Amino acid sequence: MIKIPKTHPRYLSLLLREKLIEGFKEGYVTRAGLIAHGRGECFDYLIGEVSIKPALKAAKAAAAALLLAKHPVISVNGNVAALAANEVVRLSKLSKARIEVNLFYRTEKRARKIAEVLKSAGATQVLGVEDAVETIPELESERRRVSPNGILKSDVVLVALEDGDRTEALRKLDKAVIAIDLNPLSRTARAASITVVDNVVRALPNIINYVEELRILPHNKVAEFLNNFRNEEVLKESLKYILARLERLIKEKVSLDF
Ligand code: PTJ
Repeated sequence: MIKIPKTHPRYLSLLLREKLIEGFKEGYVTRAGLIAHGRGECFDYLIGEVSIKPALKAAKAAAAALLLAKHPVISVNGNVAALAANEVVRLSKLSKARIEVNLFYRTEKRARKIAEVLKSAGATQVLGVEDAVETIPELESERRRVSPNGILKSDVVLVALEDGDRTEALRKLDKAVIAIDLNPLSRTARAASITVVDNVVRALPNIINYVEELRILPHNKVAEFLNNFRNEEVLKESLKYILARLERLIKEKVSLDF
């Protein structure tokens, strides 16, 4: 991996790119994953590369949903493995969620490599490799291949950098979908039950913190956070945040060097 000087003003952003390039060279991040990341970077600029209030609200609801679920699953693709394997494993352990590899550009080689990356990060079990023998109805992409012990029987699925088709198909099966997506306008963001409009590298640590905070509470208290959550509001608040931020930047005549 190219060494990025820590003093570089865009250190973190460049580091994430390097992680994806490394994952691409190792054969588990797909080419389109590099493009998808660029799309995400654009939205990250618009929100100011921080976890905005609506994202924190959604992260708390996501933590509540995972804690209340009977069969929670964290779905992992190439980009998520490259950017946040440690956080996926930590969240899975804290919330007792299973981890399943699920790929749009599926090859068995990529699926196996992603499982290896997750196991090196401490995962004891990774579904969705040899056991991806069932299919999600009405879904034609490779994402339809799922494990009978994971996504197929899940009640809550956490997905990040997802395409809208699978989120819609999972919702039709009455599963709750937690989506992490920097684009509040994407089909995934709109179809999900809970959308965290944030970078996966910030969203997962936030969800982990909320799981730690909520898991000591009685179930009825945890359920309150979920019952009061409205995804449509969160998406509108995210758009309003971007609008207000851009208007402020224009009015303040600040240097656009932010
Ligand atoms: O590994 P595979 O084969 O499953 O392929 C995965 C990709 C990412 C290539 C595939 O799911 C894809 O093409 O995704 P899309 O349709 O480009 O959607 C990605 C969404 O995630 C977009 O809305 C981006 O804004 C958003 N996004 C990109 N990077 C991040 C992100 N959201 C959160 N954190 C990021 N780091």
